[in-house]
Amino acid sequence: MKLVIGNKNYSSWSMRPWVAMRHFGIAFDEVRLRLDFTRGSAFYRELARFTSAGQVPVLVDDDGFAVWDTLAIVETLAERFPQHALWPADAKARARARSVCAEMHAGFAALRDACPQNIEARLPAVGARVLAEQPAVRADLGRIVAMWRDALAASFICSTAHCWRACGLPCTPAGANASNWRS
Ligand SMILES: N[C@@H](CCC(=O)N[C@@H](CS)C(=O)NCC(=O)O)C(=O)O
Repeated sequence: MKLVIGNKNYSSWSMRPWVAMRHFGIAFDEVRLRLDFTRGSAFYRELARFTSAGQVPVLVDDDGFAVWDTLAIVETLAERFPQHALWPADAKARARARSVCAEMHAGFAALRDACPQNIEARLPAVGARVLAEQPAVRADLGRIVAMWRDALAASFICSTAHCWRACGLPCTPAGANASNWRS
């Protein structure tokens, strides 16, 4: 089984299933493609060998069967590896975890635009300016911290993995641990 990903430093989407799989000790070969969103780039050409979806991450079976999109990948892993508690056993906790993942997946546009993931960079002045000048980012951040607190309290890895995007900001416990995950 392969996980096709982009640059770990930039591709928060790639790191979602990567973090979950590493956390649970699910074996996979990592295929790393250098992100290049130029039309016809090597990134898109290489990616097309695995999927027509045109985006990473992609989970690829040995027979070439591909599952794309982070939520679909995590659901597939949960089905295939029931011995690992990818989703909580308790039905309400599971529903909560799915809500958190879905919200993370679909929302936080202001935060995404203003603070794309860059784990290596240290940009406190930029972060401070963005927070001061952009109320929509402040609102996203407030929501993400509240949501994350819930997720950590319930200690389910899927939500945590899906909240990776926030790690670029110096406001969450996981932000401090981002470089550990990366290494
Ligand atoms: N909905 C997708 C989003 C993935 C995504 O946006 N991946 C970016 C890399 S971080 C990508 O491959 N972008 C290429 C493109 O959109 O053309 C998922 O959850 O897997």
